[in-house]
Amino acid sequence: MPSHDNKIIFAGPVGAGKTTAIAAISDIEPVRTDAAASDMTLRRKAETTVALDYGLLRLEQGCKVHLYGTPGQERFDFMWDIVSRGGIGLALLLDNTRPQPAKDLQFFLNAFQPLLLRAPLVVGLSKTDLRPKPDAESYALLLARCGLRPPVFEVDCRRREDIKQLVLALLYSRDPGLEA
Ligand SMILES: Nc1nc2c(ncn2[C@@H]2O[C@H](COP(=O)(O)OP(=O)(O)OP(=O)(O)O)[C@@H](O)[C@H]2O)c(=O)[nH]1
Ligand SMILES: [Mg+2]
Repeated sequence: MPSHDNKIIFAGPVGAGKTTAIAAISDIEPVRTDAAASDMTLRRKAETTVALDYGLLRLEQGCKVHLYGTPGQERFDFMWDIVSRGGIGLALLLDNTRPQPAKDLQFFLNAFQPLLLRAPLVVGLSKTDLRPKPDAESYALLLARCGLRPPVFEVDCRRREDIKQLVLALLYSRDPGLEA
């Protein structure tokens, strides 16, 4: 593992599990900016991120991974570029129970294109326990049509091991030599 600090960005639609994932994996008490949802989001859950999440993952040899979560709501999209600055990778979480998760994929690939021009991507599919389809292979095909071949995992954002796998895949795809 590199000894320097790494900053990873979590993005994706409302309820995909960005705040949950960072809380599950952080070695410190995470910083949250959740506020009561007062609009359409309320139909899916009571609270929503309005600015950012922050957590810290400590790996071997002093490597620190700073985990930044973005708000899923488009009305806070001005935060997406701000939070992405200095990011070395994007973990895109997609909620499989949303009406059109494949459209969500396309939307967030476009929205985070500036980051993706210089940093690798990993895709995490959440809530596949509630709705198994589309499966990881279907998303991989969609991504391949956009010329992208990122790792795609089914994850439960409440499980530390699932999210750690996602983060490590991102770090490895940035520097494949690390895996050894
Ligand atoms: N059943 C199930 N629930 C999940 C899974 N992953 C996450 N959740 C739940 O889904 C909800 C996700 O909520 P948040 O973490 O606030 O979502 P978010 O992406 O931060 O949403 P915004 O901040 O509003 O954009 C939580 O209630 C989690 O417990 C999963 O794989 N299966
Ligand atoms: Mg959140």
